[in-house]
Amino acid sequence: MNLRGLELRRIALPLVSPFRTSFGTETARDVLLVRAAGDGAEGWGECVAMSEPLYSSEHVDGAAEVIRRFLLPEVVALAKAGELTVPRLESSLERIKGHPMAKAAVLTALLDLSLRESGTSFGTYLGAVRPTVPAGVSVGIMSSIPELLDAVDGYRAQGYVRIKLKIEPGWDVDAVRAVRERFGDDLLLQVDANTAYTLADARHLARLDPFDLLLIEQPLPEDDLRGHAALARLIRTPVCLDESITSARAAADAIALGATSVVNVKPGRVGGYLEARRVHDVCAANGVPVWCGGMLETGLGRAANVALAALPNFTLPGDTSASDRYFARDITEPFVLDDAGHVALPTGPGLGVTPDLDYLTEITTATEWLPLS
Ligand code: NPQ
Ligand code: MG
Repeated sequence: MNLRGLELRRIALPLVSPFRTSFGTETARDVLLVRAAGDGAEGWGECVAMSEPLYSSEHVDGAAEVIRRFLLPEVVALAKAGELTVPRLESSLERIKGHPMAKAAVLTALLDLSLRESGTSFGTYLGAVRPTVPAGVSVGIMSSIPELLDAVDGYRAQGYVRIKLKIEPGWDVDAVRAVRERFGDDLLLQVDANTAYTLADARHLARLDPFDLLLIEQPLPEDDLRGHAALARLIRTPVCLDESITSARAAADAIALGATSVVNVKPGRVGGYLEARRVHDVCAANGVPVWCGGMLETGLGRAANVALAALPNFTLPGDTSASDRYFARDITEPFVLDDAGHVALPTGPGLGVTPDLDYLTEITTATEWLPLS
């Protein structure tokens, strides 16, 4: 891999509608892209951090600063030694603590560059076993139940095979009951609390038991593994961790404690696609099914997620929605649902999608060139 430098590009991509979760409402996606410039070829990585540290501790300005001040020098050192490969860089980056989303963006840009150079697709590299993956959709908190039912109806009409409702105290049991009553027992349905509850809410959350949910995602704080284990013993709905799963080791610990019986895999949260594959592997070894989460990715991040979601232990539909779930216009060729409610893995080299440079220019809010020398 012959790397000339990294370009940091910040874009503001409008959302089709505001997305409300227990931690806030987003109206546009503020995305940091990393472009790895080689000789001719280039690779792209998307940083999934939000503008503010509301989902996890990272945020976009912080990620950009970490990349330019702390990650770039590690890239430079390996390149100078003629030892720049993605696995080597991943180990070098271990001395920089935390910042998995910043690391994932850089590692993914370099992985994309090297796979484009060798003509290998992300899916082939990661070990995909399916050409398409089932698409679920995450439905934000609404201002009324009729509005929620309309939204779910629309997504079902589009072909989504699984619905995830965002919940918080005051928007949980009634919303789930209304959706279950309206759409019937066959609908694959799950909920995501993004840490909005405490263990004292266990009796309340047990009121979700009759609705046959696939899982409840991250009801308690990120660092509360024992709380999740205790909650799992008090409710029938399977507990699935998202925010808490920061590495393959954290996944193994959570499983050993009985804190999670399903795992949401998000590459940005664990520091990239190599660690995401290790999370998949450790869950598979423990008989724990996984699914691919989403962070409102553009077509670049979505391409990599869809490839990951085609690994064998991804046995539940992911938040691998079509591009138009979030964006009227994506920055790459859009991901679309097929007749079975699946999205197809790109088959070309690397991510297999290309950003539209004219559109990128239109929505770019800042760029910065970080040369290797
Ligand atoms: C989750 N995602 O599973 C996240 C959380 C999330 C698809 O539900 C801007 C950027 C807004 C990232 C809102 C889904 C976001 C975001 C929610 C991530 O917990
Ligand atoms: Mg989640």
